[in-house]
Formats: sequence, C-alpha cells, structure tokens
Amino acid sequence: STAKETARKSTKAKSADTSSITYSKAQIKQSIVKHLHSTLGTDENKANNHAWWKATSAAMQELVLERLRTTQKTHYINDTRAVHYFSAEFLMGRLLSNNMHNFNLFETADAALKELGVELTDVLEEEPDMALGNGGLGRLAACFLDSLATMDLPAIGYGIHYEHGLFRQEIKNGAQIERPDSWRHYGNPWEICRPESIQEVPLFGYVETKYGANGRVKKEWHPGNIVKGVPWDIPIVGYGAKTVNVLRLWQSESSDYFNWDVFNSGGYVDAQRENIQAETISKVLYPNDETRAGKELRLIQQYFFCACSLKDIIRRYKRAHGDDWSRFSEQVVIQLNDTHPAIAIPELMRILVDRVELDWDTAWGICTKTFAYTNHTLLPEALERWPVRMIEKILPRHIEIIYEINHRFLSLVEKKWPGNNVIKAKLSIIEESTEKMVRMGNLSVVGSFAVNGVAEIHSKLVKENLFPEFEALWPGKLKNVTNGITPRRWLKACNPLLSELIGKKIGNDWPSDLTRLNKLSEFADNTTFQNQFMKVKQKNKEALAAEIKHLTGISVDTKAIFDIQIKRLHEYKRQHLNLIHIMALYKRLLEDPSYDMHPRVFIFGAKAAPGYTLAKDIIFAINKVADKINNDPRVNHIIKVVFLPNYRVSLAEKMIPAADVSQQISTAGKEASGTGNMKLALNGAITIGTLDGANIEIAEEVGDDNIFIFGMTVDEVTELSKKGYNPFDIYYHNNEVKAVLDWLDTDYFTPGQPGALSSLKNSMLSGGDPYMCLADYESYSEANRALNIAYRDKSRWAKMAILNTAKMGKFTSDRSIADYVERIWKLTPCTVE
Ligand code: F58
Repeated sequence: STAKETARKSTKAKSADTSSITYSKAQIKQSIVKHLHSTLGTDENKANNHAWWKATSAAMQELVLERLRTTQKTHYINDTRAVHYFSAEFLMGRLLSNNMHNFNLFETADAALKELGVELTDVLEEEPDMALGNGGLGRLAACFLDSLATMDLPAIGYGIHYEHGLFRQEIKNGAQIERPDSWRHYGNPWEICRPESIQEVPLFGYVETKYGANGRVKKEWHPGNIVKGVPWDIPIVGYGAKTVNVLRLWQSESSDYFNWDVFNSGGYVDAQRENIQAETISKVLYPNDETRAGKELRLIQQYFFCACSLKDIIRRYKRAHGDDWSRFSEQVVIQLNDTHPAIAIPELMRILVDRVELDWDTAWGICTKTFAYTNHTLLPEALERWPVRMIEKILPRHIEIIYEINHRFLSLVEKKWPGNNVIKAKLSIIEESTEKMVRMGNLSVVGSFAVNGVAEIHSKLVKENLFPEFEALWPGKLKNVTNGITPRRWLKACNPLLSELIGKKIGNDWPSDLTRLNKLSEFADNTTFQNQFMKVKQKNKEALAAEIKHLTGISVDTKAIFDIQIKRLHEYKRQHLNLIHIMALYKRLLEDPSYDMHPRVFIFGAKAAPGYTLAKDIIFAINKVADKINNDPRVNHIIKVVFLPNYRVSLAEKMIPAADVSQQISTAGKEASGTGNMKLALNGAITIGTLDGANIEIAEEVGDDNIFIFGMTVDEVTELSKKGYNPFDIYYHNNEVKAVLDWLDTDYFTPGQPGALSSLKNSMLSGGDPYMCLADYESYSEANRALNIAYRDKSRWAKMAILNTAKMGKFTSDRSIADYVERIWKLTPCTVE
C-alpha cells in the first residue's frame, strides 16, 4: 500500500549506522570535557554525575543543532508542506539516551565516558523526565514526533511550556501524595529560547461592531489584557539523525507595555500582580486523566497556545507566500490532538475574517481544509464542553464566531433532515442545557476535513455511537488510524539485551522497519533461541528486582511470574479487578496451602488524579493488601504485591523489559486504544486482556494461542447495560467474590481501621459497579488459571513470548504516521542531506 511505501521510502536504508554524522570516541570525549570546562565551569575532578549529564547533553546538543539548522534550511528551500501537531501535552520523558541512540552514538559515548571514569547509565539517571503530559495521549504525541522525524516528514509540534509537569507521586502510609514536579529546576540542556519569535495573545475585553463605507460590518476586538508567548524549542532527532524537527512550547509572560500606564501612575505593586496572572497560564499541567477540568485557566491555556501557534504558522507562511491565502491549506495541515486545541478553529476564522478581511465562505473553506481532529475517548465525562458564558468573557469575539459557525452548520442539517429538531439539538455545537455549553467535539468535527479514532473498534464506536449523524452528513470523513509506539525508545533503548539478541538473529534494521521482527517467528520453536530469549527476560527481571528493592525495600523472587499493570489509575482500567483477584488468590492459599500456583509478583504503577477520591482509595487498597501479603509468611514465597511509586516514562522503561504478563483489563468499549499494551507485548510480555481498544488488533496479530482474552465483548457490555446490570446477583452467587468484597469491610488489611477499604466494596456493589468488574470476574479468574498453567510449560511460554515480540510490527508509530500521511495529511518526505 501507499502507506507502507511512504514508511519504507523514507526510512529505507536508514539504519542508524548510515547516520550522516560520524563522531569518534576521542571526539566525543573531547567535546564532553570541553563542555564540562566552558559550559559548566567545572572540571573532571570536581564534576558529579549531574555535571557529567549536562556536559554530555551539551556535547550531543551540538550535533543536534547542526542537523536542526540543515533541516530547517532544507525545509525552507523546498517550501515543504508540513504537519503542525497541536497538543496540550507532550510526554517526552528523558532525551539524552534517545538522542544518542538516534545518532547511533550510544556505544561510542558509553566508551568515551568510561575512559573518563564515568558510567553512562549513572549519568542517564540524572536527567529529570520531561513529564508534560498525563498519560497515553501525551506519550502518543511524543512517539509521533519521533516517527515524523525518522520518516523525514516536515513537522512541528506545538504545545505549552509548563513550568511544572505532572506531579511527582509519593506514597505515605499507603496513600498518594502529590508533590510539584520541577523538570527545569537546574536548567534544561535541550531547550532553546527564541525571543525573536515571541507572540502576543489578547484576552478578555469586548467586541465593537463597526460599519464600513461599503456597508460591510467589521468586528473589532478590544482585549482587556494581552499576554506574551515566549517560544522554547526542543529539537526532535529522527532515527539516523538526518531530520531534526522541533517541538515548540509556549511560555506565558506579561507583556511589558500593556500595564505601562499603571506603572507610571505609581501602581508598581498592582502591575506586579498582573505579571503573576499572566505567568500563571503556563505554570502547571492539569493532572486530570479522562475528566474535564472545567476551569477558566484551563481554557485560557488552550487558547494561549493555539493563538501563539497559529500566529507562528502564519508568520512563516507569509514569509514564503505573502498575502496569497489561496495556498494556505496546501502548505499547512493542523492535527488537533483531541479537542483541547479546538479553539484554534474559531481563532483561525477570526484572523481570516477580521484581520485579513476574507469573506466568510473563503475563510471557512481554508479552515476546513486545514484542520483534522483525533478523538481519544468516548467517556462522556471526558468530552469537553465549555460554558458559553465563560468563552464570552475570555474570548468575546470567538463566541460570536462559534455561533455563526453553528448557525451555518444547522442550515446544512436542516437541508439534510428538514424539520427534525431532535437531530438538530443533538448535532448543535451549542448545547441548550440550563447553562448553555459549547461542545468542543462537535465544533472539531464541523471544522475539520478528517476525524479519526485511535483503534479499529474505537473508530467504529466513534462513527456509530458518538457522531452517527455526522457520518451521514459527510461520508468518509470519519476514519481510523490505529495508534503505535516508537520501537527506538520502547525496545532498542530500553531493552539493550533483547535488542542485541534480535540483532544477532535477524540483523539490525528492525528499528526503522518493525515488520522485520516477524523473521523471529521462524525461531519461536527453536530451543536454543527460546533459552536465549528467556535468559534475557531473566536478566531484565533481576534488574527490575534490584530496582524494586531499592525503591520499596521489597524483595521479590525473580523466578516468579512478573505480572505488570502500568497506566493511569481509573475505574474503567479496572486496577480494582486485578486487586480483588489477587485477594482471591491469597484467600485460596490461606484456605489450601497446597493450592497450585506458580509464584507471582503483581507489580503496579499508577498515578491518580488528585481530585479522584475512589482512584486514590484504590491505590491505598493496593498498598494495604500488599503490606499484608508481603509480610504474611504463609504466602509471601508465592505472592508478592508491589506498588512502585511515581510511575513515569523513565520508570516504564525499566519495568516493561522485565514483564512476563501485561494486564490490559479495561471494560470493553472504554479504552480507546491503549499503547502500554503494545510496549509490553513488543518486549515479550503476554497480554491478559479484554477485547477492547488495540488489544483486539494485538490478538489478531499474535493469534489466539498467544494471548489470554477474557470477559465481555463490547456488544455484551451494551446488552447487559440495556437489560440492567445488578452486581448483587454476582455477589450472592459467587462465594469467592462475596468473601473477598466482605474482606474489604473488615480491618484485616488495615488493623484498627475497619472500613478503611469499604469505598471499594461499595463502588462494586451499592455503587452499581459501573465498570462491571464483577460481571467479568469469573472469566478473568479462568484466564488467570490458564495463564498459570501456560507459564509452567517453559517452552510453550518462551514460544508465546517470542511470537509476541515477532508480531508487533504493525504497532510501530511509523506505521501510524504512514497511515496519517496517506489517509489525512498527504505529506511527502523531504530528505535532508
Ligand atoms: C488516551 N487518552 C486513551 N487522555 O485513554 C488511550 O486509550 C489511548 O491509547 C491514548 O489516549 C492515545 O490515543 C488520554 O491519555 C488524557 O490523558 C487526557 C488529558 C487531558 C484531560 C483529559 C484526558
């Protein structure tokens, strides 16, 4: 297919060793020492690991910036069409190791540092994660940037330069505590400030209607406030280091002149207060996962980065095309990562109509050829809606434009379904509830030329349940692009032992063409290869065991099954289903000490949104059950439970290579795609999962024998909801479920504090068990039995693990990007020599 061709063409013959920059060990060593001296002002004897990290990063950044300049010049000369990825989140993680791998300089740098008496692995640990995102959506944006650069596609990421990324999680007496994250506290070696490209953003104020001589109505927005957007650029190095794109993040500042009058009239202190308000905009990332923040500041954040980014795009376009707007949508495509940047649609309309003075239809034609929108969720509580009154206050001109867009759109609806007010009310961008709301999803669909879901099942549900009439209005507009992950970070860099083994077996070109991993299938039955593969897994488990010991003090048996559930904490992801099953195993062992199960370590990593009480209760429950089990000599040689605090990208990189089992157990229909499922399977973990999101496509790839599927399908969930689901039916009929839930009501796990875990039981019973844990319990328990038996057969398990790695080719983000290019963006690669 063309998609595959794009992927192949741009990455062909680009294994990292064809990198355009070759650098010897001696040169790297020299460069690091130079930066130690002249960038950091220290020397080899005084430098600690942090200083070495900075000096090493500075040495790499020198190479990065050279390629950045070449890339930008090439893109400029060729006047390339580019994708502009608008996202409120980019969960980049650490950059040093990644950049070294993409330059094919990891081993060389390692050797250079060794000669300086420094361990690269220790140096890498000094880098704080760039955690400017909550979870899957933000990490997807980061993987996409990696693939775009790797595939030589002109692209720029636009987002917010949060001072504080996602909070750091501490666990105190089993409970989550949030601490501020300060990723740039001691300086960040990767970002470059670009004061020459500062933008101004108007806010608040009122709209004046003027009548021109030609009878034309002109709208003039008199803002009540203007803030500055300062751009920081993070270079994005593609694999092979040919293309280096940028991620441009906006930091808010008060505009110096705006409060000048206040200053002159002696209002020095008041003026400072205004400064603080402006600077608040990019202060902190909202930590909500799958739920709306609904806060004024959040809307301002969204508008702030969209307004800055659009101005930036227009400045660049005008430099090449002057006032000829006819080619705008040929040069610019803007991908909206969920609805968070949807306000960019009325903002572009405002610029084109009020500023450029194009007529509405021309402007709308440009807009609707420029924007495309990705939906990441069907959960109603996550669909963004903003009060009309709030938008009116902050963006008085935009609300007028939104009404005009809606008015014209509803005429179209009237033509299609004459007189049908039910459909009109459903499709309207404005929700006529007691408090009128703007539906950002509807605005995004109306203002875009393409809309996509992130896995086959999810896209089908978007089409059939979320926006059914839109499909009738604009057939073909709703599409699918299944998510993917970058194999550079999520296999090559994080799992060096497995990468080396794979390289020896099938060569080293898999990172840029992941389908080549399929060649490993031939060796799935080969005993020698099975042993080698499982020996790598064993080594990785030993490394994680050491990390677990270091972080929590808990000792785990590395011969046990390492069973991992890592993702944000949410009821729909059902960490509590995993937990009640662990409690059931514990109970089985207490009642029957000869109960036959292979030793198993259950490992969790999860952050809960600070205001999501039940999610925090589940973290507390996991930790309390863990305490009890880990200290119970009757069972602690068979079961251990570990909750690793502060789950983040860099911790994921240590956990994923060591996983035997991957828990992907969301209620069918709720997880749009999932991407952790892909990372774990790629590293040879076997999935136990529901037929939800990308699990379905993973099952298709690996085959039914190499995955443990359980639970209701989407249709069965729908049917059960319709019929009426009553968790008490299961509670009263399944003794194990009853005993486990009742256990939560005692003080067994929280001595002296009965009821401390009751909220969990209540949610699954009187609370109606909204995500149907109990309905899937029996099936989950059976799948776990099957898994336990399978693990006992060493050869069978090894074969399964190998086939999981071998069959993950589809899930490289290079394929996702090739799909976007073919189905939506229509970009051509631009080779940078
Ligand atoms: C996730 N969404 C989906 N949202 O849940 C997951 O299934 C999917 O694989 C992933 O996107 C990538 O498509 C997600 O992570 C958020 O974190 C939002 C942040 C802003 C507030 C609302 C949730």
